Formats: sequence, structure tokens, C-alpha cells
Amino acid sequence: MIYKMEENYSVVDIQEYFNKILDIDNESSEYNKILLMGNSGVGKSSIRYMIYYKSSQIDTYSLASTIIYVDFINFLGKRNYLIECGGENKLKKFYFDNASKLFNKVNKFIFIIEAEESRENKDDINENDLMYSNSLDYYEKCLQYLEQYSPNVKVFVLMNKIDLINITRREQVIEKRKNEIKKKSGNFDVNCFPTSIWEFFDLYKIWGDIFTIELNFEKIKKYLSLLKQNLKARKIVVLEKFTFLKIYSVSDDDYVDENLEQMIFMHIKNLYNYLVDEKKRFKELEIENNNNIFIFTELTPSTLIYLIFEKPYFIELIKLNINLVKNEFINILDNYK
Ligand SMILES: Nc1nc2c(ncn2[C@@H]2O[C@H](COP(=O)(O)OP(=O)(O)OP(=O)(O)O)[C@@H](O)[C@H]2O)c(=O)[nH]1
Ligand SMILES: [Mg+2]
Repeated sequence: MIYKMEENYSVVDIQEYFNKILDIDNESSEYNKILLMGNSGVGKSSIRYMIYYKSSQIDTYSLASTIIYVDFINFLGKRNYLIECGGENKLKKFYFDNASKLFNKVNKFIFIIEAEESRENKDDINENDLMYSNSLDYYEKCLQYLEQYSPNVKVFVLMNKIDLINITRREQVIEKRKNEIKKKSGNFDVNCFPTSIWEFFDLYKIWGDIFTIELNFEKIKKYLSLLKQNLKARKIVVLEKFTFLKIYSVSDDDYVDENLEQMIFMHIKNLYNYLVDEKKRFKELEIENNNNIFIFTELTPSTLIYLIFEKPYFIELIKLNINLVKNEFINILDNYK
């Protein structure tokens, strides 16, 4: 279910629309609520599209400014209620006027800023709406409301568009930005990540980390390492079925063939999504090159697994071993609280 507002809107429209959204919100208290906020143009919709909607970076050039956008997203069998709050200054008043509802019962707060502030928001400021046009003031204000209405929220800040910073200065800029963010974070233990839609695999990994932060990795690591050892695999990766976000991986220390792996991963993701759209699916897939074999299959009702081996390999043995750990993974992943 997706709620989206049209481009041409008036103040009355926004308030009406807001009431509708916040009503759904009240009905949806059993879902995880995730707020995605940040100034206009920092890349909130771009990131969302890249992760969830088979988009390419080029597609993001034509995204319109968001008013407010609500989406229900499955993750490990749970529904997440993701709200992107458009960042134009005139909208911020509505967020703060409706703070007791918008910031209520939030599980994850993802705030996006541009890694290098000088480019931010330059076309969107006039004398009347200077309010919180600086991204960190806006962030601080949101956190004040979260402290009041969702004190247990997990806070993440993505420092986006790092591709625009010269590689020689990146580390220094990121470090400086991190310190500024931490200073504005009050009592919250904030997680900061540098991101870019042009560095898709890193972005995808970070988004996965945000969504898996509550999981018990000790147990996952234990069973995955056991599987790897029994099968003498080079690498094993567990993915969430509906989003393809990575949950955990184990690999040999000297495993380096990541480019090929990423390419195969992207093709499989696209094929899998295409088949889901067509209401079909594949149960397993094997891809071979000269030295390695890549096997992709379902692990549990909400997860997928891929394994990379050196040849020769024995598919029946692999399936048997996966079956042996299946129930453990169902307990850890599909039934997690
Ligand atoms: N170079 C670069 N451009 C990016 C990146 N992420 C987003 N953009 C570009 O930034 C522009 C604005 O992105 P949006 O995703 O629409 O921004 P938004 O935060 O959703 O903005 P509002 O909906 O108005 O709040 C688009 O042209 C994107 O192509 C990035 O990591 N690097
Ligand atoms: Mg947007």
C-alpha cells in the first residue's frame, strides 16, 4: 500500500493529507514505524528507490520533491511502516505542529544529510522559512520530539553524496561531520554512515545493517560458520527474501572475487524480482565459471542463501547440510521478536 500526494498542493491539502497519514499510523501500531527525514534534495527518495524499486541512479534525476510518502515494507516477515517526510522548509511546520503523532512510537529514525553542507538547500530558503533550513538544526529539533515521544528509538544519520567529495578529502570531511552530528545528538547513541547512491553495494549493506540491528548475530554466526566448515564453502551469505538485504555473511579470509559476486548478485536480484512480479519464482540457481560455483536457494520462508565453492562440489550434500540448519535459522530469523 502506498500513499503519495500530488505535486500541486495547498496548505489545506497538506493538513488534510497529514491527518489521513497519521490516522493510518494509529491503526498500524503493531508495525515497526520508520521515519526517513532530512532537508530537501539530500537524497531520501533516491535511496529509497534504489533499495526497494529496481531503479538505477539515473532514474533518480527525475524524482519530484516529496510531500509525504508512506510505504509498507516486509522485512523478515514483519511489516515496516516507512514514512518519508519531504524536506522542503514549508513542510517542516506541519511535522512539528503534528509532532505528538508523527514522532510517536518510532522504532527507527533515519536522518539524511549531505556529507558536504555547502551544497544544501540553497534554492529553498526565503525570509519566511529560514526555520531549520540548516540540516543539523532540523535534526536536533526532530530529536527533541523523539526524546519526548519515542525515547527508545534507534537513530541513524546517513551522510549522503560522498561521491561529490574528492577522494583525498573524504575521510577528513566525514570525520568532521560525524563529530558535528554527535554533538547535536543529545542522549541518543547515534549511528553515522557515509553513503552514496553511486556506491550502491555499500549503501545496500548499510541499509541492511540498519534493518538487522536487533538481530542476534552470535547465533547466526555460529550456525553459518558451522555450515561453511561442513561444506568447505568459500563464502556464504544470508539475505532477506523480499528486499534482498544482507543479513549476515561468512567468508574465507583470502576470498577476494567480489566484483564477480556483485555482478551475479545484481542479476539474480533483478531476475528474482521480475519473477515475483510475474507471480513465479525459482527454487534454486547454479552459476559456474572455471573455478567457482555459485549456488542460490531459499533458506527459510523469509530468507535466501547463496554459497560460493571451489569445484568440485556435490549439490545433494549441500542441500542436505542446508536442511540440517534450516530449523535453527527459522527460529533465529523468522521468529525473531
Ligand atoms: N551525486 C549524488 N547525487 C545524489 C545522491 N543521492 C541523491 N542524489 C541526487 O539528488 C537529487 C535529489 O534527490 P531526492 O532523492 O529527490 O531528494 P529528497 O531528499 O527525496 O528531497 P525531497 O523529497 O524534496 O525532500 C536527485 O537528483 C538525485 O539524483 C548521491 O548519493 N550522490
Ligand atoms: Mg523525496
